Amino acid sequence: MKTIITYGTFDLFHFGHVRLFKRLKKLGDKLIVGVSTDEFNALKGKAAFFNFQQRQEIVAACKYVDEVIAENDWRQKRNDIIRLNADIFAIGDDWKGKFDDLSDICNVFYLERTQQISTTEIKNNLANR
Ligand code: C2G
Repeated sequence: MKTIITYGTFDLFHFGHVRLFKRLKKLGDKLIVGVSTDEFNALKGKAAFFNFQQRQEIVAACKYVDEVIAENDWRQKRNDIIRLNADIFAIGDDWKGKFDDLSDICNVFYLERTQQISTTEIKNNLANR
């Protein structure tokens, strides 16, 4: 059984997120997603439209996702990977290189972001209507 783990805010869930999960699931058998809490988002300088409970519910409803955990801080990834026996850590390539330190305990992959879509673009587009 090959387990993949990824993390993110996943606000205003869109097809870029779905395509990431679809590709991640193809890398193995079980996909675990760490959803950033509202408190952690504040640390990331992000103000999500949907709160943590709502974002967690939406991500958990995605057919590619097998388990959802809370992402509370930058430092939990290593312990999560060990505790959950993750074989792969993967994330969009906007983070390329940032998590290479995890490569001593799992495979680390950076997947190409889906072009022409982002939560920020959605917000800006709606604001300018
Ligand atoms: N993503 C993507 N294509 C897009 C938009 C997002 O592939 N068009 C990916 C991002 O690369 C990321 C994931 O979707 O892997 C979630 O993106 P965000 O919700 O913006 O999360 P982020 O702020 O990158 O938080 O500790 C890691 C952080 O929590 C990641």
